[in-house]
Amino acid sequence: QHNPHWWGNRNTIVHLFEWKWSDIAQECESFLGPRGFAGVQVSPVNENIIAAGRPWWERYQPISYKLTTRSGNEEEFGDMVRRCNDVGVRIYVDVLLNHMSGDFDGVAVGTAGTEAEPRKKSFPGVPYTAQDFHPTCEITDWNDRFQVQQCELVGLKDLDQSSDWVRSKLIEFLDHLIELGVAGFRVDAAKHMASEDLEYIYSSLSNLNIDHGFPHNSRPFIFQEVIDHGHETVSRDEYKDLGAVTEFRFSEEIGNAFRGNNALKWLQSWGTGWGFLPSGQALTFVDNHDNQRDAGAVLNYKSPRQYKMATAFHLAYPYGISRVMSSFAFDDHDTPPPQDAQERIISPEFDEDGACVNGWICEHRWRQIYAMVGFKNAVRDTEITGWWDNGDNQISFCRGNKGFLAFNNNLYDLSQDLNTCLPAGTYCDVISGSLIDGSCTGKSVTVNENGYGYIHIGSDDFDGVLALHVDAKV
Ligand code: QV4
Repeated sequence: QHNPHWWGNRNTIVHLFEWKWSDIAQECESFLGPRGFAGVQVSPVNENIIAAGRPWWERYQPISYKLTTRSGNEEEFGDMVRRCNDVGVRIYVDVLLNHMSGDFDGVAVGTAGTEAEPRKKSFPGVPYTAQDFHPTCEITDWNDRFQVQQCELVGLKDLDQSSDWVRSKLIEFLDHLIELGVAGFRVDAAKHMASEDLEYIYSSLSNLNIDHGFPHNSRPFIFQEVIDHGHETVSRDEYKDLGAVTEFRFSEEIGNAFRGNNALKWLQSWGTGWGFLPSGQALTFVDNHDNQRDAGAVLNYKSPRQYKMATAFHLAYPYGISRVMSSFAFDDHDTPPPQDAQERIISPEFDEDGACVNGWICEHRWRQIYAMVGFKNAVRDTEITGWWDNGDNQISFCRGNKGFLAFNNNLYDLSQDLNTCLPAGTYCDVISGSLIDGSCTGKSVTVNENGYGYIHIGSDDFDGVLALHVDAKV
């Protein structure tokens, strides 16, 4: 279940974190489809507890499988899936199979109005009772398999996926989403569930819905959240054959490199050479909704210059199943998504350049990022050739004879003739500008008969990367 069922030459998933279904439907039609995005990862769809201040993380505390959250109801969800599929953009749902909500004083009322008593492990909306959960215990040793898989992750009531009843409820929930036309799932906290139980669940799921344009016998795409830094008792290898796995080492290492802690020249062997999973099993990202909130090596929108460079490298180097993060502005771990006085999530608004303005960051609408989604589509099925570096933080490479990238992460200029591998002609750098009505609004590069062109990236240029491809020839 490693096939994401992308349309045509498309390549990239965007995580529209905390967006409403009606806004995503609109975004598929007006932006993602036209720009060649392949799919959207959406926030959890089923009913959750209501936490004070409405932090984003309340959605990781389910109460029932009714499809009503602050993003919308079942009808709006179904409408979104249909409209996105119609323009070739797939929907992947973040699903919580590991647990229900954590403790809550008294009777909790969820986002669909369902009552539950989490302290008693009583969730009548499903229904689940105490016998459907593992006995309560705390994870204190992350290298103890029993604790990781059978105790409670931050106190969230831990479902027993070996039970027939729990399995049947989870399968029914996922099949309902498949019926509505989704292409697959991000499995939250997969590491906290035994891989044998997940294998049973995944293999019991229905095929994708042919009424939504999926070929007969298509299996749902699965990507599993397993954080494996390299020395864990529960490892990514236990899950990689069941579906793709989030490759956290990719996120950490790309952050290190573009923060300047590791010379870019080493990226020549990027991918399995760095101990990452085989390309088709790795779900890759510069940051995700959790690690963008942690201090450390991982880059996020708050370091835009380095973030754009890392994203360009992510989308230009042919490795992994790519996901781009699309965030809302945050100060700390608990900052809620943009919301109004009634605590309803508000819709993104855009300026004349299409950038988001009202608390949504929308990295996917940054020209340097969506242009690289287009680059990745344009160079599909080509290899890395013509690697060049200055022995330090200036690198360049080609994607066959369809695309060329150069990076300068040194504190001095990159100015020289480089092999672009492209057919002779003039190309528009899709990072510093766009090709509009045949003319380039940014830097242009003229490539001679031998494929060479003069490349300049000043150390104080707005962006430290330059990208050329055959679909942006002046
Ligand atoms: C608090 C205490 C606990 C205590 C508990 C019980 O911190 O020590 O046991 O009360 O009283 C929120 C609060 C957290 C609180 C918890 C339960 O932040 O302080 O525990 O609720 O009330 C998200 C957030 C969490 C949030 C959780 C549930 O990140 O902060 O917890 O949602 O709302 C590991 C895992 C990995 C996991 C990662 C964060 O291996 O699987 O930690 N990542 C996924 C998601 C993540 C999500 C969860 C898992 C849980 O990507 O976003 O956590 O679904 O690495």
